[in-house]
Amino acid sequence: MDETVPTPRGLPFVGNLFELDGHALIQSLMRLWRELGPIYRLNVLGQSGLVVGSQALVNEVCDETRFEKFVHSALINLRPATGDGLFTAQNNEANWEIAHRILMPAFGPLGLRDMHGKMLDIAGQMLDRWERFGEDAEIDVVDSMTRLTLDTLALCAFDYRFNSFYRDSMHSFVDSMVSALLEASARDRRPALLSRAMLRTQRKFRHDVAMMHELADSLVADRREKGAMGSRGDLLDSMLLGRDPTSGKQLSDENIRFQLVTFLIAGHETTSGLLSFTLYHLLKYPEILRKAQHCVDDVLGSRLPTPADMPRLDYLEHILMESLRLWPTAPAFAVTPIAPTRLAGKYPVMPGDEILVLLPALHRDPLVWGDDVETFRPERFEREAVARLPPNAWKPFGNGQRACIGRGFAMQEAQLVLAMTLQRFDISAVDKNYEMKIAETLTIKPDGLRMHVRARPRDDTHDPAYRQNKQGAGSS
Ligand code: FDE
Repeated sequence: MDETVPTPRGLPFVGNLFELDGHALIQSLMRLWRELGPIYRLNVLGQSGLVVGSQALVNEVCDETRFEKFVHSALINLRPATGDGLFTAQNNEANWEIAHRILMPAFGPLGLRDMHGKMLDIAGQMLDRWERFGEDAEIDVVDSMTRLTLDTLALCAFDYRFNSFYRDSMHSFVDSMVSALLEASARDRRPALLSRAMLRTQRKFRHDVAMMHELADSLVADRREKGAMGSRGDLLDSMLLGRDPTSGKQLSDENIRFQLVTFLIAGHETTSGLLSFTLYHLLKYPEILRKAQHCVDDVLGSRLPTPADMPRLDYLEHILMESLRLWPTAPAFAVTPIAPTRLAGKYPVMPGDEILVLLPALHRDPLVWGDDVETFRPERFEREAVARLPPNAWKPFGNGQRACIGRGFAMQEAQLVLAMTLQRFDISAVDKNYEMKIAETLTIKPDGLRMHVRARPRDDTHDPAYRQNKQGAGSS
């Protein structure tokens, strides 16, 4: 028997629009989830969609024989910037498969190994800068992490240096990106007619998109002019020279531009949030911070991490995974059925219907995570504990063939940066009573988080790498 999905009572025409806070969409959806349960329907401006947030339901919609990625309207609104790039491509657009096959290897194990040194380079720049600021300075965590992840992505993928740690203000790409992301999600809650009437907003959006495209084009032109194509073996080389083994096709200039902007956006916003939320939790739970620092001291002492150290820093990986459980920085993804079907055997859904997987809700399913879901407990991700989890209980990187291509990249970067931070500094919160405030664009970040960093005494007499670092920082 078909059943009706619970829905908040709405108003004519706008539907549930006013249930949703435009600046805190995910938090509004979480509130409704608490009120209405693991599945509910939203009607906004004549469009209707389902929201799901339990392991049982998510497990069902992660079945790729029945459901596929749905490019939801906030992603559609981003397409002027990212077109048929990997993130915003429709499943049936030919360029998705072609680019997927061409670009995957650059973010595979071999590609990641090559990036290790570049990741150390940028992390070192950030930590040297902190050291010079000294222990009284208030570090704006999100600001630092955004500079770090943007620079790391650009250096690893395109061999380009934003040099964000050598400037006062962030590169203009970040401003353009943030306002484009905000506008893409704002358009979502505005009647299309109204959006079209907002001429200044429209002009600003077009300008931001043009800025991002300009940067992408300049990266391509630079490599072509230098005759350096093929010499780096990085993501940009794959874009320019790679040939799809199946179709024999290469990426068009337009598609390369879309991919560049896609990677610049997807590759840093989310990872910056991941590191920021992780530091928030470490500042809040001193026991976990201490244990993490011991782990780093045991494995690394005072030397720089090598790729071989990473598996032994597994406690840090568990911390990152637990942070992604509570605050998955890409907080939702959407799917749609391939053919008419019933969800949970009773809620009919049709192809083209949007089903939003609300990750912070899924990750708080008490049937999976117990009655302490709000407690930060990295032990949840120890190998034996993970083996006991039911399938599709933890999905911060999305699902199936459209899952995150940068998962390994982001985790490696975050683990390295966390290890080096704890190795070199004792960290403490500026505001002991900081209450988590979440800033939302399409991604989420802890707003206004600040910390102090105090350089730890270290025995650097045996370690040339650190001696060099220190001289570079001018502090010895
Ligand atoms: C993707 C992704 C996803 C899915 C979405 C949907 O489904 O819609 C997710 C959920 C994600 N991703 C998440 C994340 C988180 C983090 C930290 C990250 N992520 C990171 C990164 C980095 C990089 C480079 C990236 N990332 C990238 C990417 C891409 C390109 C994509 C698309 C894929 C396909 O093909 O579709 C993604 N990512 Fe991420």
